[in-house]
Amino acid sequence: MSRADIAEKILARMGIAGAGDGVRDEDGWRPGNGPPIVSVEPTGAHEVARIGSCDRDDYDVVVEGARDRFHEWRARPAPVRGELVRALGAELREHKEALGELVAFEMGKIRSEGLGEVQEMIDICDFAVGLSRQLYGLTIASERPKHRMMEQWHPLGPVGIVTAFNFPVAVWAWNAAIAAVCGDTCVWKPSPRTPLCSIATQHLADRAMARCDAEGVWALASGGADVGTWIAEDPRLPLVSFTGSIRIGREVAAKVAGRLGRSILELGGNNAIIVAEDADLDLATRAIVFGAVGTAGQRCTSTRRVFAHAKVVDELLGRLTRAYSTVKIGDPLENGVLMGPLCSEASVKAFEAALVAARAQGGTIVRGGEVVPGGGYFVEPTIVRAPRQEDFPIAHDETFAPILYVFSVDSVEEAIDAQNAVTQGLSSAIFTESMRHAERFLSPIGSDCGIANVNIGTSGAEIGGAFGGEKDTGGGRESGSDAWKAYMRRQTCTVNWGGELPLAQGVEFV
Ligand code: UN1
Repeated sequence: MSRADIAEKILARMGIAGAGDGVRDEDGWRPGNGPPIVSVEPTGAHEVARIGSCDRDDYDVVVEGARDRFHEWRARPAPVRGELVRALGAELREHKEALGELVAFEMGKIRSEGLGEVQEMIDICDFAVGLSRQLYGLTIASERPKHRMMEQWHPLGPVGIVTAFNFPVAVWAWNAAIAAVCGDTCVWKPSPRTPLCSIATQHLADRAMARCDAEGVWALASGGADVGTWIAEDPRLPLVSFTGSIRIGREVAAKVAGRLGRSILELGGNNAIIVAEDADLDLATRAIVFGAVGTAGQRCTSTRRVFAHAKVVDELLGRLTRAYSTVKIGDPLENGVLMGPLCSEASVKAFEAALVAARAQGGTIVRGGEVVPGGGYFVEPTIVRAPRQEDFPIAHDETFAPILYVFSVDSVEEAIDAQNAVTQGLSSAIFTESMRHAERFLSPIGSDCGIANVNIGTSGAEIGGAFGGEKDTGGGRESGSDAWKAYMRRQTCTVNWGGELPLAQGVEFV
């Protein structure tokens, strides 16, 4: 069976025949007049599909549709809006296997992680359905007699959602499920590297929308960088959620801020695990391998740096090396495979360039380091024993590949400082049996990241918490906790139920 046939078969299991159209709004599917997007599966590097994309006119039609639908959608009671998200969750439950396999096929993460990504979508749907009855505001004590103050949350408007190839479906769902219950409509520009994943997801969303008389709440505007720029510059989209590189994120942030819009930025991570002298090395080894090798190092939460105490660093390196040698690399859909390919030729080049720099800066490759010959974008999971981080500038870059830099440190304090010394601030972890080390790590003088874990690795966060990071990671929060507030506008209301008009701050004006 050809690689294209495999894709077609997986789509057919979801009842999707043909996936050439790249634009979907209230009026239905159309190819779009933009340049075609080519889907290249990374396991064999074969072209598997060509998908239409938006030109400027197509894009404008989609955004106008999202605007029209917003005017109706915002007036539906939030728990009724929750029904749409419930219906999406039901579609995802029914098609979890097929969609998970499509993610594995087109993006290259292993099947179990593909299914996990779809489970993450289901989880956020469940969360959002509950949230639809919990969009709480505060009641505030007024200083004036017979006055009541309160805060309420209203829908904001159509939201632009720009997602990356590495989580081609879950990150849309984090945004789309929360935005929908908040009364917003959505315009999605997915990564052009994973168009089939977005088309399949949109088809499932279509079915949920049809069932709830909600066509157009979730629209799709496939395209390349130009569509992303239109979204960033578009005053019709009061909120833009962008996931991607720090470099592009800066441009998006400036454009959105320039029109006084709001952005949620989920940019690069450069996540570290600290292994204290007293760590449970079994746990630490397993967490590091999952964090560094899982998804072939292509999560923004992937583990890229380890700071191990000098007394345990050699033992840890031995364990990691042994664990790495058991990692089976291959077709992500095959049983037993733990690491699939990188997603593109460019990623393989970035892997090679990082290792050239690492060697030149005094790093020693302890394990891996090579591109795997043959078709597809396979590389070896790689461990580099690094000198002091100050002398090793490559460790400041996020290379989206399975490269792990291991540093030796003399104390937890030194490790925390080194961990925080990079510009990114997404995820972090410490392995220790000591309450003092753990609490220091979580304290204001500890990790400066948006996510800080104890005896858990850096990746694989649950949807219930707010997800995001500080510094160059962009400061945005998505998913659980009170991240929904970014998708709504806050209104402070004061009601005078008395017969007088007292002024605040005791001002007299008669
Ligand atoms: C990402 O890499 O963009 O915490 C998101 C994790 C996943 C999400 C990662 N739940 O690893």
